[in-house]
Amino acid sequence: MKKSISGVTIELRQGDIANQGDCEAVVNAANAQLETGGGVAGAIHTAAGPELTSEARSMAPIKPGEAVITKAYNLPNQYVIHCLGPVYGQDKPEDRLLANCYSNALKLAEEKQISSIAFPAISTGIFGYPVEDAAKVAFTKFIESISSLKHLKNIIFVLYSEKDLNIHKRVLEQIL
Ligand code: AR6
Repeated sequence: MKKSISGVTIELRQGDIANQGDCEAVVNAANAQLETGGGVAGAIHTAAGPELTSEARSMAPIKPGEAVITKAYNLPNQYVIHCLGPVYGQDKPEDRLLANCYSNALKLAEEKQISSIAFPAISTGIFGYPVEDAAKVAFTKFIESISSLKHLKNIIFVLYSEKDLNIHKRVLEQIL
């Protein structure tokens, strides 16, 4: 599914965030220490290799809502933007901290003049954020930010399961 708003495309696809060869940057759903882990962080660190882990570690720790950028090493991308999402029920207010992840990632992408970026559904795995609520936060932030984007033309949301893809499709239809 693709939607175009003011020259920026928001695309939803099912897949693996570590296998997005048509995007300049991919976003990692990181941990505070910027180490490898489960889920997205495990897939990204494994595919990128130990040099990613060592560059990322030098920038740790980060706080919920923050983002940092590294090279992508063995991934088929140029950059990885590492975002620490809130742990649902613990890091409050969760919606603001999650929105900060998206706005800080977009800011870093713009600074590097990146034209395409792929996001996973940050915080919706191990960190327990309900998928539908998280999708509303993400898409609201994208739409709010679109007028300030100069370089970014393609924002891709990569969902691991068909169920999560369908929830995101429904939320995007509702918001647009
Ligand atoms: N590609 C795309 N999406 C994925 C992939 C993948 N390869 N793997 C999982 N997902 P999570 P979080 C989905 O747990 O909730 C890590 O261990 C998954 O189904 O990766 O922000 C870190 O080290 C879910 O919808 O991130 C942190 O400690 C979404 O991506 C912690 O987990 C996010 O799941 C971060 O937790």
